[in-house]
Amino acid sequence: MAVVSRANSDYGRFVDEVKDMSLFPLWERVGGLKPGTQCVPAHWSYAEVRPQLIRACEMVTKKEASRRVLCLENPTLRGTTFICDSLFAGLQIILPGEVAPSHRHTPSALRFIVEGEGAYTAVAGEKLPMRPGDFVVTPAWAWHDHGNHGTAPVVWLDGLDTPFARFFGAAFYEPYPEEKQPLDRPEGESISVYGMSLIPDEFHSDGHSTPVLIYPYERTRTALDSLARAGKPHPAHGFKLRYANPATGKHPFPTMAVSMQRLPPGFSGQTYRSTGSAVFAVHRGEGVARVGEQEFGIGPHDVFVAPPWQPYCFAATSELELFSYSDRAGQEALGYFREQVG
Ligand code: 1HN
Repeated sequence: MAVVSRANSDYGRFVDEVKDMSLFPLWERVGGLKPGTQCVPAHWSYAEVRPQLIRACEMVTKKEASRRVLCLENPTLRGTTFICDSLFAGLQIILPGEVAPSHRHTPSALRFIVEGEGAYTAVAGEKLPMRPGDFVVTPAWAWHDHGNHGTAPVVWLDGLDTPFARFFGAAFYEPYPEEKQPLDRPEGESISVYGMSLIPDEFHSDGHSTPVLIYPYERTRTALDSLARAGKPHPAHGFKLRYANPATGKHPFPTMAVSMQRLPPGFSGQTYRSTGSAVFAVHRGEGVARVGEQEFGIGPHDVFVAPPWQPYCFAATSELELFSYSDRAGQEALGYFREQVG
């Protein structure tokens, strides 16, 4: 209304004329700087998504799809593939005998294995057999392909920072000339060399992605067991471990922080919020997640998203384990990250 009432004033003519010159008066924009985005809390029940993944297998061959992924799109971001403004999440299914051909891209990627045995990802020349609960790293611009040697479908959660690469106009992609990349590193090398609190003397970290390419659930569970025996749960997060880049002690990716947390049965946590957007995947157990104004009943393999600065809290009906990744690493690097407990 203000603009209309000013239409015949000198000021109104000024605003219209400068707009035609691609100039905008900053003082006309009120409340431009405040935390949060238009993105909304959302939840995907695995019981509802899984049949659609199976259906996708019937309708789309691996050859047609390259990657058979159902993207979890935020309802406010339809058509973008993004689960929130800064992150991608998708559920990928691969059938026995299938190969997802090798390629690389500038966005960093993680896999969190949801269901099934016998699949692998090959990353940067190393074959990484994957089991449920494992977290697999694909650094920016690393060649990667997947396969399933098992007898059952395998499903994992793909987490990527594609919105970062797209935001900067730096989203490059390249297919490998053959289906599979050569495996020139022995299986298990990255974890047995870099995952033992030792680092090769001549190793020089670029400070970006971790040299450990797989964080097996077995190790995570053992560490959570010890953490839970050693002390009290955090009032909001329960027993929470951050996956670390052993060369820096920081996050496994330049953009994404990755965690696993355990909430004991009966746990009812305090409210927490941060500027980080976070994607959660239930590894095991049941409970309730309250995110903003929404309440989600959560069970194994469900995925949900907590948008930036929206308060959230958890209650566990049985022992609950939540895998999560967020844009915290990128925000910390830029000096933006803020958080509040309670
Ligand atoms: C990608 O390369 C994979 O390699 C999965 O499995 C999901 C989503 C966006 C861009 C690249 C994969 C992806 C992706």
